Amino acid sequence: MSKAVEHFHFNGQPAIRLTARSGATAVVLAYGAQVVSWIPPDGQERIYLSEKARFDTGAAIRGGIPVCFPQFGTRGPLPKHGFARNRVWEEVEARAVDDFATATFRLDDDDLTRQIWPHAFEAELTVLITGQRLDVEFGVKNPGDAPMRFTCALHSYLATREVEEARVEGLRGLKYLDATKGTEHLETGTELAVEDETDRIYFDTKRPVLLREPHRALGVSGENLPDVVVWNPWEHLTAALTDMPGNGFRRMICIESGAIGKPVELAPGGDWWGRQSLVVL
Ligand code: TA6
Repeated sequence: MSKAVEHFHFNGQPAIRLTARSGATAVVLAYGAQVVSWIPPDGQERIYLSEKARFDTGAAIRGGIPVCFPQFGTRGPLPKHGFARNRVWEEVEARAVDDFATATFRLDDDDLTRQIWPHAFEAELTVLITGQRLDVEFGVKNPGDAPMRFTCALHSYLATREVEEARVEGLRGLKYLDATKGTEHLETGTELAVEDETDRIYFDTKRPVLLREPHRALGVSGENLPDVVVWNPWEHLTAALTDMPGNGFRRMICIESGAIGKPVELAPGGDWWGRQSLVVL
């Protein structure tokens, strides 16, 4: 049996591999506190990581679960998706207890972050695997003396065998922004099929979303992360991404739990957390 907590290098980046009693494994990098692999006990990788992802540029890693903070996308003046995904986080602890294995990373403000976003903050990301489940919990404290507001998302690249055969369920009745056109709609379909570029923000979800594929399904639920982004770049946008192979868009769909429509507001001394859980069904 492999060690429950193993420190190693993954494409040159310091990483932790967690192994739970169920046999499930996850790999988390200190760079971005980014989950880059989750293999539940059935042995099937559920996280997409681009074969052409770059690990040494100071840029974002294509795939895994990047943490978008303190801004989701381009919905504000900061660099796209903020800076948390491009910083090295500090490991706080990694351990295996009973049937779970967990690792926590921390990112605080520094000169560089304050140049981009003028706030003191303490952020923590905890990854926990147990049985058929992966939990990613993101917490933020405001230790400063001014109020802060931010948007965020756990930008999960979920692996698909063939995205055209996948369906996303649980979105019916929700308002969404179609970011490819900048238009707002009400979802009327019981399932969403990805057959073209798809970039949507569904607001105020009340129940888990289901990613259904032939012979397998994954539940995605957010706590304190009410919005859900569904993204696939399709063929033409993938061609413009130098860090993704041409057919990469077939092997992934992003389903991202976030706090986007209504920014999180933190008074001085305040704190907040949000969690995304992925469950094999
Ligand atoms: O979450 C969807 C999205 O905001 C898309 O608009 C798309 O641009 C994607 O994120 C990836 O962004 P990135 O900066 O990682 O290329």
